[in-house]
Amino acid sequence: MMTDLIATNRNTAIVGMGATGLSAARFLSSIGKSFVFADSRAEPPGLAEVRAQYPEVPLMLGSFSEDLLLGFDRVLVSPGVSLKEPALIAARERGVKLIGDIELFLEHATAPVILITGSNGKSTVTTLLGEMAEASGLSVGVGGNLGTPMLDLLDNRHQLYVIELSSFQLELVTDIRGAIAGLLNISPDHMDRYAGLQQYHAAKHRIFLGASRVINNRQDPLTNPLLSTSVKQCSFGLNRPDLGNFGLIEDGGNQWLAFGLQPLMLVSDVAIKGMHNLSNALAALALGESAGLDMSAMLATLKTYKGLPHRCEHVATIDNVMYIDDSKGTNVGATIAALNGFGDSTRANLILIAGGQGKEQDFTPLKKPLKQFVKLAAVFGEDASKIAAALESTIDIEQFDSLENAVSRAHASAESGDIVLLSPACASFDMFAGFEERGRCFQRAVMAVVA
Ligand code: UMA
Ligand code: ADP
Repeated sequence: MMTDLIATNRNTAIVGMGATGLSAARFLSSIGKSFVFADSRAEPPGLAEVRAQYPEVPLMLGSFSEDLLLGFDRVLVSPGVSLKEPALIAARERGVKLIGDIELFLEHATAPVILITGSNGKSTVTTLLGEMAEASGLSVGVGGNLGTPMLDLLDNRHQLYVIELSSFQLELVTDIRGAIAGLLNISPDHMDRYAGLQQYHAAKHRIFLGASRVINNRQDPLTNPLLSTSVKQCSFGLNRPDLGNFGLIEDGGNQWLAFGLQPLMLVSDVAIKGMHNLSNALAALALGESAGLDMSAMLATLKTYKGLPHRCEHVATIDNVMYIDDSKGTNVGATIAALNGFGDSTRANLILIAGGQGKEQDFTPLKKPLKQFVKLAAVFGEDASKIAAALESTIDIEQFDSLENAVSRAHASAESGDIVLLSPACASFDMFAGFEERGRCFQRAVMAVVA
């Protein structure tokens, strides 16, 4: 009897006491399942909440011993914890099942699910599609890597879920149980976690395992699904689409979003700006159409959806100098998109502020747009000198010890018609709690220098 009780208690271990871990605890409690917590920090951020809410739950805190997880049936691993962690490798070798929150979520979701991943544009497409679903009259749960952990969204009243997935969350996925899957684009990111682009690509492509329909970017071959031809597929791209796919066409001297040959809406009526956002708009339409959302409601949403803060957000225009906060540009691919979006092909009109934690990226792909559009790059943060070294002899590069000082320099060198763009190409955790705090710091610094 006693052994049974212990066995039940040891059923599931939740590794990581952050947003994912706490949502898993709430969910398992709500369905009457027991669990224990493990966190490699002695004082993890969620500790006080866990102690208050689950006084009975065993906590295993501090660096993981290799045999820590061997007695469990399954281990729910938070996305920030690497699967190379020796305790996880040992557990796996002993037949302990490792899962992510997505597996529990899909096991219990009763409404159709749309899953979205990609290196860039995930949050924009996820929130846009969520708004399109609401405009179509559906009760929809929207979240995942975006912020609200997906297990907190589970609600039998929902008629659809739109979930953003990171490559970390996808690493343990083996079957998405008939969900609709969208892969927006792939460019290097998180190279500090993966052995190379191929491993990152493999993680991203797990989104297609067991999909009922797949949506990919036909202009990015790395998003091509390697699946049997019986799975329904729809593509989006900024070029002319074939029948059944989404893209751009010219008609009557104007550019239109189109579904096959059918013009849907004038590009100039789309509220979010920039070519990358047109790509995001087309991806959302393709995903929404696959889920049967109402086309006119989706198009109406594109006219009003303004985008999320810190994604190419307009902060101010002073003395004809525009200040743009793209703090969420946390990898080279995102910054290239922002440079191409704001660059003037006739002159170097941009002052770029970049830097932070480089995640072991190769910064040299920035050279081409820098040469084309940027008059000065002000770099700051942990990897400022790495970035400066990688981009040396491309354009003027100056290093700063703070974002505020970089903003002052940018302001001093900006002339009428220029754009000061914060698009760091790096994570923010060396100096900030996250990209939001970095963006707010930029906005405050801008308001201070222009005051
Ligand atoms: N932990 C360990 N050992 C480790 C690493 C972490 O014990 O080696 C513990 C920490 O002490 C902490 C907990 O794990 O208590 C944190 O877990 P986590 O890092 O997995 O983060 P969560 O708070 O669960 O948040 C995660 C996502 N974070 C990461 O993937 C790093 C959040 O994405 C997501 O919003 C949240 O789940 C809800 O789904 C953030 C993110 O930066 C925004 N994502 C990356 C990105 O977008 O580039 C992938
Ligand atoms: P994610 O959730 O994947 O990080 P976001 O929608 O939050 O994506 O956008 C993050 C940044 O990526 C934006 O600030 C912009 O610089 C860039 N971006 C957005 N959409 C795209 C896209 N389709 N292609 C390339 N870069 C993009």
